Amino acid sequence: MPTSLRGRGRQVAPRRAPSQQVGLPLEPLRAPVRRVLVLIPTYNERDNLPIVVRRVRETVPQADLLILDDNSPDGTGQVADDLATSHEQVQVLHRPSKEGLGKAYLAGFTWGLEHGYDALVEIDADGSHRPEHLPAMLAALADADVVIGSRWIPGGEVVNWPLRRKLLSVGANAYIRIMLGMHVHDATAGFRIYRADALRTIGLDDVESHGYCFQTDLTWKAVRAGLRVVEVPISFVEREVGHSKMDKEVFSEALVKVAQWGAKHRAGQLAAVATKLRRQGGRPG
Ligand SMILES: Nc1nc2c(ncn2[C@@H]2O[C@H](COP(=O)(O)OP(=O)(O)OP(=O)(O)O)[C@@H](O)[C@H]2O)c(=O)[nH]1
Ligand SMILES: [Mg+2]
Repeated sequence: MPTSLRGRGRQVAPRRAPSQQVGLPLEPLRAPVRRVLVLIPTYNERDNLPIVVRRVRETVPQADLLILDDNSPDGTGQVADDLATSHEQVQVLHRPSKEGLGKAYLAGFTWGLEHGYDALVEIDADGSHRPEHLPAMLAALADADVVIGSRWIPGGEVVNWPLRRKLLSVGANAYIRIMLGMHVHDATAGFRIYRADALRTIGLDDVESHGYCFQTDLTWKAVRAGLRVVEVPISFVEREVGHSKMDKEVFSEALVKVAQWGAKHRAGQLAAVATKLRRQGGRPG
């Protein structure tokens, strides 16, 4: 069962028209998702890319695919072009140099919004994210703005990670929950789906994080915008081929950023309470 949360922030748009609130027949709360774009960022994924493309096409044949390659030195860009030549649903966005996963996704989101897609899927090329989870995740989007494929809710799991790595991820997510007061269990997860409207609401222009923090940043922005974030359990599999691009520096930078966001959030809450108390205190009795 998906677990869900609503942002504590302001609701961006009213959920129901006033007529629905007085008991008239309910309409679906969200528009149907017709056009789906699967974004696949790649940096040196020559051997993995054809496999993930095949699995995505088999699992969600109605979706289009956009490969986001940052001029991989191992020739992934050429592999991507060959896939695009063989399959008309596949396209490639070539970017001149490696700028991080976040920048690649932002370019892919912009492309997808310009081309009229209703939902944009993030999936790694390295085999960690099983495309076979996509039907359940897309189904959850019927009543969500953002769907996260979650490792850390009941039914979710990680395959082939050493205990140290598991503890790191669970610890990072606990830290994020405490610092930001946001009840997402896997805010760092990179397997997710955004409704196009959710991305428009979040706004892509002022996303500063492009590395490890990118997923957390967008989750936090979604929650603060009052969007509905739903987590669906997934089985995450460690990559078998190629190399991880995560490093210690990126990880510690993420910890500091989350602390800064948390401090800003709490300061805002305190200021709001102080203003309220001042107003109450000044009211004639
Ligand atoms: N276009 C682009 N893709 C990237 C970049 N960095 C990573 N990727 C891709 O993003 C996906 C996730 O990268 P990984 O290296 O697996 O990083 P990770 O999944 O956070 O780390 P691990 O869990 O250790 O695998 C893979 O498909 C990478 O090829 C980048 O700078 N540009
Ligand atoms: Mg990976």
